[in-house]
Amino acid sequence: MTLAVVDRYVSRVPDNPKILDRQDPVLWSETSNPELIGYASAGYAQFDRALSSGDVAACLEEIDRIENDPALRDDPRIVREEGTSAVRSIFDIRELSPIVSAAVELSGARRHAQEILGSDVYVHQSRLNYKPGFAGGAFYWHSDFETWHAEDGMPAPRAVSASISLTRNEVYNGPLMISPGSQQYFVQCAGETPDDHYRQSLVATRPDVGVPAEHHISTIVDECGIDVLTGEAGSMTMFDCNALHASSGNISPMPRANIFVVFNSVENTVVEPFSGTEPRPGFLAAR
Ligand code: 6CS
Ligand code: FE
Repeated sequence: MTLAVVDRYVSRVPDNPKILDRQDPVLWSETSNPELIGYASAGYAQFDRALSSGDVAACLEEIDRIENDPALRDDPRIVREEGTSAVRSIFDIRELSPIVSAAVELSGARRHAQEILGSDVYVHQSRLNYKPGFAGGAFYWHSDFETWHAEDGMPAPRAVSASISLTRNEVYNGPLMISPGSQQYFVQCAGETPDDHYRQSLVATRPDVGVPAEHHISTIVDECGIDVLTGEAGSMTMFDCNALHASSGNISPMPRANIFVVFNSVENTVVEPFSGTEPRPGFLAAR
């Protein structure tokens, strides 16, 4: 007999999406670590000097190497901006670059993730996001958990992302914007998930499916506001998988690059996707 998995976070509904309450904790341990004060209420915490300038420089060189490696020209892990060869994201970056992988382990992200999630953790997804000067594309408002739940079968919002800056993040070069407190709501999204939706969603600056309605984004931002996360190269943000976030395009001359690693609790491993679609490739969602 197989037991049906109850979906406590129904999304991709045909019509009339709603804002639901989160049914799980944000901070899963009773830590008194001062670095995590505010994490449960804001949905994120920032850490200075997670990487040294030498490690940052070594990681930046990897973008160039991977971007121009002829063997990786048509590799699906490398997502390029629409109609150009400019790199937007490099998925499975830990696999593609032992240098980046080592830097992630040095950053302390795994230890913070274990403390936040109250368990051992594994990496659900890793990527490098790149917004070159003058031409970096935007990422529309979304909750990562909504996608990982619907398209990857992540049962609960018991995951945390580390965003490690490889350049300065200024208000003008497309930094992360988070609505603090939004992680307490689950915003249902409307629309059926097409097969291989990731081929569109990873490139589009505003995907058709898996993004909240504008009036829901307005409701949440009216209540919670928007924090713009600026910081030095080498600084790190850990943010809850269900926080509403976005980033604008980069038309400044200064590039913006960050490593993005998603830690999931070993007590929250993925099942079949809740949207009923085929599981996404392993470079997007480890199984
Ligand atoms: O589809 C995904 O898994 C990813 N998409 C976005 C826009 N953010 C998080 C995640 O890497
Ligand atoms: Fe995201």
